[in-house]
Amino acid sequence: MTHTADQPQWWKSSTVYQIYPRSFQDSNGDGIGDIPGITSRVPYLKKLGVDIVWLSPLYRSPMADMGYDIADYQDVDPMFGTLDDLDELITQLHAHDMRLIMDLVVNHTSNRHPWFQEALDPASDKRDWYIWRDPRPGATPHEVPAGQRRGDEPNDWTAAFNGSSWTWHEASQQYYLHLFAPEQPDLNWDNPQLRQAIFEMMRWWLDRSIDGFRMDVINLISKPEGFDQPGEGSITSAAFGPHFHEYIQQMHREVFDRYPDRVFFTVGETPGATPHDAILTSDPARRELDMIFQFEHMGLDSADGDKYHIRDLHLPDMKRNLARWSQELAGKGWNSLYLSNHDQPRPLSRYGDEENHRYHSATAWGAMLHAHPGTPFVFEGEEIGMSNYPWSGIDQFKDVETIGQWRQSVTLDGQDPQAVWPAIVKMSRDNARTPMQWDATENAGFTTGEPWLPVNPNYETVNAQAQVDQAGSTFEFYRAMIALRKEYPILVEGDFELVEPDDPSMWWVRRTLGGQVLDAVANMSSHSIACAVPDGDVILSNRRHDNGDDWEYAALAPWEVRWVIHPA
Ligand code: TEU
Ligand code: CA
Repeated sequence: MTHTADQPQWWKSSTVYQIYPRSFQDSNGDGIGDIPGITSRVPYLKKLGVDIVWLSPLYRSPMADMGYDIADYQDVDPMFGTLDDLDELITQLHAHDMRLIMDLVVNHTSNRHPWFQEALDPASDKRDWYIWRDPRPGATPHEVPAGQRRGDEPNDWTAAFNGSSWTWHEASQQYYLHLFAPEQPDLNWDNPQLRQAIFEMMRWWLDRSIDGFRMDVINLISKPEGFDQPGEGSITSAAFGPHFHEYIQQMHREVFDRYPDRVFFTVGETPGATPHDAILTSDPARRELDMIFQFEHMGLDSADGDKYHIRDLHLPDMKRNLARWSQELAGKGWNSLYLSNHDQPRPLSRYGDEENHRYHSATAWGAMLHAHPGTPFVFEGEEIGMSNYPWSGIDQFKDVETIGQWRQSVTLDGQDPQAVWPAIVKMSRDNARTPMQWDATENAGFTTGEPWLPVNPNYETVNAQAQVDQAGSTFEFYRAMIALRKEYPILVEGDFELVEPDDPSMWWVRRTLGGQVLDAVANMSSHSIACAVPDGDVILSNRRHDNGDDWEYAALAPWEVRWVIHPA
């Protein structure tokens, strides 16, 4: 099989499982998850039934952004194990008929990467692999502590983790660009040698038998023309720059097309993407990527495009957003489906009713997401209904974004800490990064040592061991749901329709294929609602799993979800 437009797209009926290696399973008691730990859990992944495993970065890194700052693309950080350990994991996954994709973080490197170390010398041939600019002419810099604005930065861009996007390099009297932390200098993709170095590195990984990549902020690689002038927007204007599609098509030719006998899977992380961008990037005929991660639906419970300006989700906004993506991409591109990853709070805490309807709200959200057209992604712990951590102080956080947000709003802007705190607690990326809860033993079976982030105290009841093979558990619900994707082509290929888009509690998605209809209907509230659920074959439900009761067709219990199949 070749990876071309006319070949079956195997990843359409696949489910992806994301592992955050630091938090999945520790094997040597140092409190940090590692590769042998992941390998020991391959049977668990097999049991869940996922097809593809995505590993967040485990390359050599100073960990300024927990591995999204890479100092060596072709080695594993000793904290996680060795390349031999990784080869063993790949072998085990393949032996169990699963595939493995690596995180590809090539918008930027670590400032400790040898390329950047060389680039500090203006005479080096690596200088142009990064983005250097003179101070703004005519501006007078003021003396400030490192990391604060001097006043003569080339433009006013604010980095994703706060502060300027430009850091001054005294020795060479120039600024370098970083859209994220100062420890994450942006690569210059307009340099052809840099592109070749990246493509070569990607081939090296494919030669190690991995099956593809998740590409970190890949749509930021081509900076817009004139971006380095005063008044030129914000870093969001770096999304889908002028040469983005050209560079990705070149990548396709020079990396994936070199392996005509293999099939791969690629997904690009693309903040700011519109459905139009998604089509251009994922249309198989254009030979770029298989799919992208859109962000619009992750912004619906915050205001002004600022994730820390939290507000309650208005359910119809989410329903309409996912419907719009489903309808606009239909027949033209392909979508990814996610509510959860290492950057987002836990969906159960964010959108569900963790206190009163833990199982039902976790499964209702999962089932409605998976009922949409696209490839579903499950983030570690989502399948057992893990939730946000009950943080009690700012010192508990390890995430550079959370710490940067607190410093900016409280320390620098002087906001009231008590006013800032609720958004930090709800939205911190560390909510997703607390250790995986395996069992009810100390530290949830994650480590025998001191875990790098605290284990959620609910682990004694919320853990994998209490759920695997237990009818009525979140794990068994996810397992059944993932299996249905293989059994019912309607989930993959079916046309999509959103029924009753304005209903604030009921979520009803209808798929049709041939003479068949699949209705996915849920009550996304903590009170019962009236609802004319169609009669038919209930293939998935989070209510009345075992007792053989007749279905009630005129009402839905709190957070009840059903997938019903019937003739058109
Ligand atoms: O995230 C990209 C991104 O857009 C982030 O700003 C994300 O929106 C933010 O974390 C949400 O609060 C990717 C990685 O997933 C993230 O972990 C990295 O920190 C970032 O790139 C830089 O590599
Ligand atoms: Ca370890």
